[in-house]
Amino acid sequence: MSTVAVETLDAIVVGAGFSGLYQLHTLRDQLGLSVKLLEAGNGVGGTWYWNRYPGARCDSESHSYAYYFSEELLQEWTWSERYPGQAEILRYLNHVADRFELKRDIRFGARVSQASYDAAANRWQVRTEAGETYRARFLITAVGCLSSANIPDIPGLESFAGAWYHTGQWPHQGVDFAGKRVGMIGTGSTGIQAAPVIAASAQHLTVFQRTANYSIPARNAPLDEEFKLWARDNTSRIREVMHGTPNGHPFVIEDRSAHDVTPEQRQAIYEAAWEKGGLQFRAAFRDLLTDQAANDTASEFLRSKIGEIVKDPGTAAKLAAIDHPFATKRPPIDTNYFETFNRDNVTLVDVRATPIERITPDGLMTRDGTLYPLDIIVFATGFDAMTGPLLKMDIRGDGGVSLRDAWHAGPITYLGLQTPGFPNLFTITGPGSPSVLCNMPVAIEQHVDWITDCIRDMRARGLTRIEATPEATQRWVEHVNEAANATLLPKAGHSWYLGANIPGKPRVFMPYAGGMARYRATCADVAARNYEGFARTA
Ligand code: N01
Repeated sequence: MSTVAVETLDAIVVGAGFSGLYQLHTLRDQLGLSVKLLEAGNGVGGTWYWNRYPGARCDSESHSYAYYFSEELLQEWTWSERYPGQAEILRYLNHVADRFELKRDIRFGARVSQASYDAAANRWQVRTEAGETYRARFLITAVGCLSSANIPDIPGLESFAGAWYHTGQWPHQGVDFAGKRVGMIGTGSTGIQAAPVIAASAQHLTVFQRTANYSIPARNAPLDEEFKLWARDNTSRIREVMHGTPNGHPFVIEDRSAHDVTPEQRQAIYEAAWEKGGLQFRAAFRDLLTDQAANDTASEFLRSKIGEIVKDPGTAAKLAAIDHPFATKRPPIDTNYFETFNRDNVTLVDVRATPIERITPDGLMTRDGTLYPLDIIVFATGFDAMTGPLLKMDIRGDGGVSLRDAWHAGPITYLGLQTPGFPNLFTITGPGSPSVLCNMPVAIEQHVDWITDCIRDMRARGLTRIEATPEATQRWVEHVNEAANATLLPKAGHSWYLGANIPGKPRVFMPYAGGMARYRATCADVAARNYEGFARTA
């Protein structure tokens, strides 16, 4: 009979992206806990480890897409472009992991398959797919919001004679599109980034669009020395701005309504924002996400831009037939997306009008019987967002209750941090927290710091168990709903914010739309009131 070794620790962290790396650092190096980080991939980076598709780049500006907890780290790292590309972010996260000697406590290639709470011992037992077992008092999931790939169930995929890839599971050696007929399904942030780069080398690119999308030019460019110096000299100011804004970006939302200005002034403001590029467009007026008529002005402007750029009127009309208000789905930013449809080797197919019927050995067939011959299919079809990565792990709380059952009608959390019945389990940027509505590193640092402070406080008081109360959780879930309904965000009925992109998933608005600054204040207040809404015991 063989015995299986079980490693016992103070805390287990799952996931080696931005959040897991920082959480490992604080628990180990600030609190002195024994910590193991379990990571499915063979390197650090999380989303930036997996998403290596052509054109992958962040839409947060590089000086804000970074850790701000260490001034030394801020001073020693320099970004090269306005928006960081996937490879540069991966280099940065490896630098962080090496600098803080994190890799020695990371188990790579360890995908967590099950986690269960042992009430008698007040410990979590975590198993990996390879059968390794770990036990720890605290379990912290740092698995990201967009890490569970959505590959749509299209009949015939298994018969396809060519190659196919999901953008979130991109081969590390890259894909050679030269001389290939490529079909790309999906026109979210990913597809909009990938299309121009694929089109540049493919023989032909066919973009299958189900929902037309707004997009704003990123205006990416190398950073000049003056900006680099400014960013390095102004870290405190930048942090202050990011912490003060609802979405954690390093720019303020203009305190004016779209109705406060004349149509000519508004046009000039939008033109300037379009020229500047990036997510700042959304900050041109304070009411773009709360007032339909205000939003209409931005939506109209952006649709008219498509008409100006795209030369073929039929293609332009399909691209501009957008069915939701601007920014109610995550607004993509691009480099030459609409311009790509002026290329001779690019075709747009409207699969809302003629849905995809099936995949054949030779390509993709739409319901009208048209076969699009393809050598490669790229699925830019998004993710089972927010809940997907957590539910995949088969998490079982007190009494063996599964998280899947607890969340059968949608995620139920207190502050996005905990779920009743799952003591000592913390989720970083989980549903019910600002997460994907915020510049992620800002949301991540706040969560990690809060969790670290909470555990530090428990240890100082000799407490070993923390669980969100059902009453506080109920109130928070209601507040999350109210916050979403106070905005236009739920109006994009098919968005992944609502889980609507996954068949059978409950339609619940998952992120907290009340703003990061307000959320930060709420969490601080909860802690100051002796962790109000959490039951903490010895
Ligand atoms: O995924 P998505 P994504 N048949 O879900 C379509 C972040 N991100 O990977 O809208 C046909 O947004 C689907 O159509 P519809 C960012 O937060 C950031 O692009 O469901 N089409 C949609 O067009 C982003 O929001 C960055 O009708 C199908 C597309 O696939 C999030 O990741 C870059 C289909 C999926 O769009 C996810 O973005 C990239 C089907 N069966 C991503 N199934 C930056 O920082 C799905 N679609 C810049």
